[in-house]
Amino acid sequence: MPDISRRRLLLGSSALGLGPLLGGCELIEGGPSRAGLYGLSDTLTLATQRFLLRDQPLAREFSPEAISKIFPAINTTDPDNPDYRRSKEAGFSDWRLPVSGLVERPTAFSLAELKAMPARTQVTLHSCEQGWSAIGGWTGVPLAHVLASCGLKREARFVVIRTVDGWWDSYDLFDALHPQTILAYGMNGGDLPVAHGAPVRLRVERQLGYKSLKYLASIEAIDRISGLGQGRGSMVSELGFAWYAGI
Ligand SMILES: Nc1nc2c(c(=O)[nH]1)N[C@H]1C(S)=C(S)[C@@H](COP(=O)(O)O)O[C@H]1N2
Ligand SMILES: [Mo]
Repeated sequence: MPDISRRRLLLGSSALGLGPLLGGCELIEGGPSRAGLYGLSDTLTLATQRFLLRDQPLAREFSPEAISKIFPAINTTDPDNPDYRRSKEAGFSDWRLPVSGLVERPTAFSLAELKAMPARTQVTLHSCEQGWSAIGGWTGVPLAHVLASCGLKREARFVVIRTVDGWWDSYDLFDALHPQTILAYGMNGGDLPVAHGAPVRLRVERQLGYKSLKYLASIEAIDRISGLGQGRGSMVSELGFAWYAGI
């Protein structure tokens, strides 16, 4: 998008006879310091972004001492799915997470492959719509990294995630690429327990707990959510809950 606006600005300014002012700037690709009208357009883009994100773009993170002694496990706590049970018995060694849809290189990742990617640990407050909250420590690979390694296409605007217990939800790229959105395989310093979504769950820290899907089965990049299910974007929104559950 910034490219398009810059191009428009370029066209507009040459129509105004300002073309020569841009001399040389066209050679500059990326980088933090840009001169002339390119610099102005970047500054405006940054200012707009910062304005839109002014209300704490990152969820609060706590120190490990703040981790709750008891973190409830609710809804599905041990999926009744034959493939899942078999995989669980094998220590999830045969488990795979396919990433498909609008990506250059569809890939099915093993748990070991996800663990070999850059990891992030975050201690955050989980708030459930059912009226409880708890602080947990989560370790995993940023979803942004996984999507980038598959070559997310420009047409992609949402990511839909499905789970072994039949839950599914979708996320715009703002949330999917958010630095605290991770595919978590660790909790409170150990492996992610089955009750909390083993082998891998999603953490989406700026939304209510139901957006943090457990027992991930697949990830798909798409360009619109209207074609999914009843067109509301998630399983829980078909039950009356908000698709965007920002807190
Ligand atoms: N696959 C799946 N994901 C899920 C759920 C579920 O039942 N199945 N419950 C959701 C809800 S409502 C909450 S609050 C959290 C609960 O996670 P926990 O069991 O680790 O506390 O997971 C969310 N993700
Ligand atoms: Mo919840």
